[in-house]
Amino acid sequence: MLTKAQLKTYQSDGYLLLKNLFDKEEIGLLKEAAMHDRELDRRSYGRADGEGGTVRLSIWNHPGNNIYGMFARSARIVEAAEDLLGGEVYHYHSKMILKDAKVGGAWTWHQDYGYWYNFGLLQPLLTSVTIAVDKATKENGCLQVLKGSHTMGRVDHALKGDQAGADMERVNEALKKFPLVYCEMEPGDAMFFDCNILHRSDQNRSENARWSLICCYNAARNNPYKESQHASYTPLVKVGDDAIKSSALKGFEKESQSDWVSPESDKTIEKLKS
Ligand SMILES: O=C(O)CCC(=O)C(=O)O
Repeated sequence: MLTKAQLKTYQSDGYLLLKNLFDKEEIGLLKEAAMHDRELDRRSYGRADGEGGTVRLSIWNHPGNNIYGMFARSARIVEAAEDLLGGEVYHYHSKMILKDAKVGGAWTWHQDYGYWYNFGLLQPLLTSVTIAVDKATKENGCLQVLKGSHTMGRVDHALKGDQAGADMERVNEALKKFPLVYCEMEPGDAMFFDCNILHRSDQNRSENARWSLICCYNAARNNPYKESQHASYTPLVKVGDDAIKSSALKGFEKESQSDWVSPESDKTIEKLKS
């Protein structure tokens, strides 16, 4: 359960950092699994960043009984999301950001709701949590946010490379008004961020990879009014805080995801092209 002070921070800043939400063993299990997961790699695809680089990511919609599902369904995370969104939430999708050493591309300034808006979501009642798998630093392209910029509401987005980028006239004004924060994180730290906060990340020119698992949640009362590439309301079955370690002991289900978002089904920039 988040404290009143934590809720206040999230509401005013648009993000909330929870240090050491997962311990070394838990995050070590996630890293080991992800690094050796051939399906995760095979299902990954790129989005050009408009600066000569390409971000690589793998996305899926429903959390299973595998290790990614144990994180996305963990009470620690889901109950915090419920506190932040003020009621029942469901899993909208998860993605692994595969920002590899030397070649990892940039994410342009954007709001997630800038394009999720086109997926039949009437209200910006969504939150995402980025879980650091690797240490995230300024050098390896950590997430950057404009603190408090979620209060601007949704701004228009236009095509930048293969990404949905926020209207730069507004971003440039926002840069004068809201502090730019480099969200440096240790493995196991988790940071929730509002779907309307302006955020980006730099290319990774360093020797160190920066992978992170991002789980996104929508309020149950904000079920999309039309089908889209991401999940409509599906009850979320939470797992206890011991689930990551106990499932590891039993051996995680080896099920691979069946609901990957593919480059063909990814409609993030469809509206912006027309
Ligand atoms: O983690 C990052 O580098 C940025 C990810 C991002 O902006 C997103 O998934 O919307």
